[in-house]
Amino acid sequence: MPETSFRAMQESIINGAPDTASALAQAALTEGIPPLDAINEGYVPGMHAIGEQFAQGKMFLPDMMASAEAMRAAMAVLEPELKKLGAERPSAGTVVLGTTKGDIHEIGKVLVGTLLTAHGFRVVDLGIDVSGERFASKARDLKADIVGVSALLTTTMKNQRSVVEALDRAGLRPQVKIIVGGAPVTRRWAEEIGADGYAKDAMSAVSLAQELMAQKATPVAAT
Ligand code: B12
Repeated sequence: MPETSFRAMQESIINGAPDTASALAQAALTEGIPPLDAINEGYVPGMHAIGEQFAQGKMFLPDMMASAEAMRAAMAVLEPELKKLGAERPSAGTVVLGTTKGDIHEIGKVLVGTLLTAHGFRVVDLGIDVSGERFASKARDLKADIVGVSALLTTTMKNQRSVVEALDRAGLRPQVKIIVGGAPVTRRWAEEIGADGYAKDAMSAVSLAQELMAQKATPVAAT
């Protein structure tokens, strides 16, 4: 009965209840509910609901923190299952991932990293509050194919541009593709700052990364 389970998952996030969130994730695995369905249809809608209530002044920062804690508890159960899938695949490429300077949101970025790993990418997660220079130096050291930059605040989106500029300055742009995402980010913004791609969610981020890797393998001849 996934519908009821998904609703309960959503409520565990809204109520900021890590133990319930974790128990429901465990039950989902036992019942054979695909972990990605549990995330996308159960837990993530809960995060969106809490965000809306925060915007309307009906919930406050501690509530949002409790919800994040519950999300982390669910992810701790589901992540290893998702990552297992990737271990059996040949390496699809190296992705350096992080949340931009001034921004501490990480749940969406971690989810993107997990799904990329599940699809055979080697993912190096630099964490939160990452400067353009650090993205560039890690991309160089690790010979990254793709750099992925997350931003959840309208005020930190501009720092995605700083990452593009830092990679430019380091002379890495010909070989490193840059992808951007996060709730306020749009395709138009990605184009404006000179990124190579935008994805609205973790699954689309995987398709985008795969497309960019295919482009790298067969570069289009300049006309
Ligand atoms: C949880 C949360 C927090 C938690 C974060 C905990 C953590 N460890 O991550 C805490 C409580 C710490 C927090 C703090 C703050 N938050 Co907050 N937060 C949220 C909330 C409710 C959910 C975010 C989330 O996890 N969503 C779930 C994930 C799965 O979705 P996602 O992040 O969007 O990621 C998906 C896609 O965007 C995409 N994606 C994400 N990253 C990337 C990267 C790449 C490369 C690609 C391709 C794709 C991609 O794929 C992901 C998976 O599908 C949002 C509301 C919302 N609707 O976004 C507010 C929200 C983002 N926060 C907000 C605010 C205002 C704040 C604070 C400033 C509050 C304050 N007064 O202190 C601080 C900021 C601190 C800082 N400097 O960063 C506002 C931002 C408003 C704005 N327009 O800028 C929001 C929108 C709430 C609101 N409606 O007002 N927050």
